[in-house]
Amino acid sequence: MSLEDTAKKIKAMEIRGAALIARSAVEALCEYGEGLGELALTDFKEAMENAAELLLATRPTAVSLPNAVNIVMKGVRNADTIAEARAGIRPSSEKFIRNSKDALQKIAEIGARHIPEDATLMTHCNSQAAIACIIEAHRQGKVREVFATEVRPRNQGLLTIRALNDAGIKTNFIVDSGARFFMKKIDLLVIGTDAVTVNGAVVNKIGTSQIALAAREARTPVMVAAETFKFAPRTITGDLIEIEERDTAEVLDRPIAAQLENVTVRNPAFDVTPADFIDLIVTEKGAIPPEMAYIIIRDHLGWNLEDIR
Ligand code: RUB
Repeated sequence: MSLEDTAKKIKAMEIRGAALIARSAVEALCEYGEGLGELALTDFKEAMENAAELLLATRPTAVSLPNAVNIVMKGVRNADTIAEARAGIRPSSEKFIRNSKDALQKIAEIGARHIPEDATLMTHCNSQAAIACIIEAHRQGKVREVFATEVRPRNQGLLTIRALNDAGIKTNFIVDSGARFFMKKIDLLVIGTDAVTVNGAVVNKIGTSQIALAAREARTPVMVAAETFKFAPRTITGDLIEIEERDTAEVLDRPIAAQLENVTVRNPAFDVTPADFIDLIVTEKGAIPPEMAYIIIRDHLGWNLEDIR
């Protein structure tokens, strides 16, 4: 798929979910780089930077996107010759994609260990990483049933219930506002994330923080499934994760909204769940308490205090 088509599909959410966004962006960047004709090194680097920018502008919250794009761009930026710049693109892209698929498998194994026997689970939105943990736990005979939310306004819950259904898992489909009503039955909330900050806060689909709040009230533990490339290094310097606000027509049809002159429709796509509300973050490197997010950023993403001035 062309670079422009990939960017359009990510923006329109035809390609969605933090990990898939990252893999698709890397694939598109790789193909774009390989397709560039004869160019001088500086022109090649400039074309690649523009391509990276186009991809980065599609969805601002998923930190998997800059983390993945930067892996490919690092080789391009450091190259001294055009041959070197070109040669690094495919191996770095393929390595990222392979590692990200392996990470999902590892997270499923580790996450399943933290799901209790005969568990009633709840999940929100549609996270490959969260679903992988649930499916692996189900394979081990540990899952009694799952409660999955609808996920207004884009109904990603439909993808989740299809995946759970196809895996043979007994699933209850509920409206988002039903989460607290059912929370007392839930043994563990299992969610994914678009970004984990240095202080262990988790940015995920809008509504996650409300559900985590209900979980805390009911003393239901919260487990987040997150590949290490979803940890946000720049939050070390106090940068905030940008919360994407999407087209209001996703929430209310434009003709209706147009009649309501005093009404402003708001459509933030994500919210922030503080570390206090989270018991465990399962990464491919192991399960950590949210307070250990910095260790992942330092040891696995290679950012340390000397980089930050
Ligand atoms: C998706 C979402 C998912 C995370 C993690 O939001 O919030 O929970 O991206 O997904 P959207 P995964 O539908 O707006 O992209 O585990 O698949 O990377």
